[in-house]
Amino acid sequence: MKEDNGEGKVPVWKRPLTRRTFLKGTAIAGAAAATEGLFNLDLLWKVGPTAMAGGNGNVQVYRNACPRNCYDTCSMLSYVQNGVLKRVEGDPINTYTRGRLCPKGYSYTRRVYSPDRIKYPMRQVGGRGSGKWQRISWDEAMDIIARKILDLKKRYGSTLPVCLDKYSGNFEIMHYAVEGMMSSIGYTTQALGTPCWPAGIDAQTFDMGTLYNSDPEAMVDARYLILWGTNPAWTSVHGMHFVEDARKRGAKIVVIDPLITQTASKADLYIQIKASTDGALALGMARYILDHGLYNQAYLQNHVLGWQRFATYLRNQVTLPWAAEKTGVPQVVIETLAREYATTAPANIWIGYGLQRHINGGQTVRAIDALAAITGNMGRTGGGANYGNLQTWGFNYHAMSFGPPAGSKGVSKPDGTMTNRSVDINNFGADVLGTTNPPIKMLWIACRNPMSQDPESGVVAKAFRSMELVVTVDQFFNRSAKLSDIVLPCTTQFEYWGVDSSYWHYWVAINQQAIKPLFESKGDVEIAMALSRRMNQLEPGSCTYPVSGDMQEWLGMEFNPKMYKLLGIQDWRELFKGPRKANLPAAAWANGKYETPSGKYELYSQESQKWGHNPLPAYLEEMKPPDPGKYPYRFITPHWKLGLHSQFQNLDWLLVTNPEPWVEIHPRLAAEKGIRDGDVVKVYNALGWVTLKCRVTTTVPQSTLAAYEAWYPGLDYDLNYTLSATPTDMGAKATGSPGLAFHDNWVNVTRV
Ligand SMILES: Nc1nc2c(c(=O)[nH]1)N[C@H]1C(S)=C(S)[C@@H](COP(=O)(O)OP(=O)(O)OC[C@H]3O[C@@H](n4cnc5c(=O)[nH]c(N)nc54)[C@H](O)[C@@H]3O)O[C@H]1N2
Ligand SMILES: Nc1nc2c(c(=O)[nH]1)N[C@H]1C(S)=C(S)[C@@H](COP(=O)(O)OP(=O)(O)OC[C@H]3O[C@@H](n4cnc5c(=O)[nH]c(N)nc54)[C@H](O)[C@@H]3O)O[C@H]1N2
Ligand code: SF4
Ligand SMILES: [Mo]
Repeated sequence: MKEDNGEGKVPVWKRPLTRRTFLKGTAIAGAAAATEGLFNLDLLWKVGPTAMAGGNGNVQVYRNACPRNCYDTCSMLSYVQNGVLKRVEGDPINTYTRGRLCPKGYSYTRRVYSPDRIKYPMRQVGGRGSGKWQRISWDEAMDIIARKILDLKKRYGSTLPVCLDKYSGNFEIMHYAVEGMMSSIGYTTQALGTPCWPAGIDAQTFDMGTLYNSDPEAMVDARYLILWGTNPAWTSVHGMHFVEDARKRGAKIVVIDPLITQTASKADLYIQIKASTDGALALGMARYILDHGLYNQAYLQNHVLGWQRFATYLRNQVTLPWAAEKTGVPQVVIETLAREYATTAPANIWIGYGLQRHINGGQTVRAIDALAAITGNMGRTGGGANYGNLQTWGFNYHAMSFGPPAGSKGVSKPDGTMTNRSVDINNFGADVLGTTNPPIKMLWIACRNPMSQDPESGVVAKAFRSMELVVTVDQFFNRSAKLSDIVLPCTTQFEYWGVDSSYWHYWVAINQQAIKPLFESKGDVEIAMALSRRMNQLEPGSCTYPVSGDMQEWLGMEFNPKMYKLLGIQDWRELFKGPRKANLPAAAWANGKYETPSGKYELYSQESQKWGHNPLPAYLEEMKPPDPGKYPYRFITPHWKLGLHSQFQNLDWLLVTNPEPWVEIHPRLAAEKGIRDGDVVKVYNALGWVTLKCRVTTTVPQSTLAAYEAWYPGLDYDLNYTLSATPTDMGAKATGSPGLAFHDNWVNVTRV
């Protein structure tokens, strides 16, 4: 069923749109670029737009970047004719993107001009979830919101009843304006942490001091490459180029995953491990390496703290039969893997995010890191334990740097100053409902879809329903928007200015405004400005956010000398010529100096102990099914090829390719349950259920079900109905909240 989102009868892509002029924003232009490929982009830039214009219908080419929470953060070129975005492709200058996009990226034109986009500010007049929407003006919307904020402030003496939930819908730097908008109205309540990768971040922070992976392009230099709990064939398609290139140069590719993924299908060696026992595998390997003297004595001596203690732990607590029993991986395979890994240099481990979504995820990552440290693969080009990278994120965060109005009241810190209040982003529903004094009364949801991405969706819905006002800023009427009072339409990246870094590769790309904002959509910065305008009209001084500004100027204000140096430029506008790769060595930690308290790689971490963990990467028990009689099967719900969380799979091109979700069931379990391929089944536990078609396949272990998170409009499809808010061991140090054990979920299944 389609919502009445006020779209009218005219198909969106037929609306007359005014063409942009060259002068502002057009860095590179010309029909030639569109028709002749992009080898001469640099030439185009030098020749200048005017000279290249004309010919084939004045096609203008802009530089964009894909701002999604995706490893690849592709540099893009967009082709605009008469103000209409016609086509997008990868920018060949970026040697990670290599001139290509993924299927989601190629479908951006369908997203920009989707008839389902939120086009105007809308108010749900029939109550949340009623689907009765009424178009309102921006002024009206801002008036309702500003009045509610001021009313709450008056009633409760602070803006703490206003709560922000923002995460990764858009990772472009100026989108930190959302946080900036919140801090500019006073101290508020904010969802703290990340649902994504925090256990692994803490683990690597304890081991190395910060998050810093080697250049993933240097994977080609690996001679042994373990893809551990990651599925780049779906989640980092460009990453697979480097995996394949490494293989061509002689590397052996190993994939470790409970599921036989598309990545696993490309492996030389695939190891089907019992979920959440990877720590035991890594420690078993470490024991073998210790017993056979395959460790790197010089590296341990010079750069590693705690080897003796770790070795003692391995000798006393870890045996190969134990590791084999825990993991379900035969001992001979563990031995072979350990020997090959330790004797083939450089050996590289790509540590995935899926792997750490377990109650012991942090300790698992520490155990895997340890392998790279003891074999001296850390700091080696083509080696390392690579998880994520924040080295290219040193912007000014100008868009978020607006403090509360004078006299604002918040939560007192020990030093007497005030701060925001936080709720755990990974237990959002329950925390929002449980917060008192003052309670939370208003939600602002931006770049976030808690109704489909959070655990305990039922509780999240309850939290939404308990509010006086819920505002959601989005491009689509997703599950969270449907439970909101007001939705505000936001732009896509083609409609605004920005700059994008990756948490994986080393490239930074400018994002030019290529087309005018569609309908009445606004960027998140402009929305913050609009709110500030209205708040200050109603109560002067109630919001410190600027009320106007030129977005290109604002973009310039994100840069600083350190970023310029890193990118080898003097002015941010040089990025119009193309994305830049950061000036960093190919291998992270190449100088052997770590950012830990000791300056060494810390196998023994007092910091970890301070945060309540074992100081060593010791095994932390995996979760067992709490009620095995009723819910015996593990339910793994990883990321989907044609969607990115709740994005993309709703678009027509991707729906045509894949119209509906499914759950994967092993033939033996299916037989036991009387389920046949294609049957509709119910996957359920005490918390909730989801009904969907089943695929009988041997790609899942016998006692595991797998289904993939995505948003299919019109279907009540949400895997997280069944998911409880179980925290991971780590995450609190680096991100403020522990992570979420998404894959420690236990269910039963039946035919319906
Ligand atoms: N079952 C299960 N659940 C999971 C996971 C899993 O593996 N299994 N993975 C978890 C992980 S790793 C993550 S990172 C989270 C992701 O959770 P989210 O960050 O919430 O996910 P998205 O669906 O990517 O983005 C949310 C919304 O942002 C909107 N958006 C896009 N651009 C903009 C913009 O410019 N402005 C505004 N205001 N909104 C915009 C999108 O349309 C989308 O509706 O999900 C988690 N949930
Ligand atoms: N197409 C697409 N690309 C994406 C995303 C998307 O939604 N779609 N999301 C982006 C985001 S936010 C993230 S966080 C990354 C995630 O990137 P990945 O980590 O590659 O992806 P996931 O699907 O979370 O999990 C990867 C694998 O971990 C496995 N796994 C689960 N538990 C265990 C375990 O205990 N041990 C081992 N060895 N493996 C285990 C799962 O079976 C899965 O195959 O991808 C990013 N890229
Ligand atoms: S979703 Fe990822 S791979 Fe696809 S275009 Fe965006 S950044 Fe590139
Ligand atoms: Mo994520």
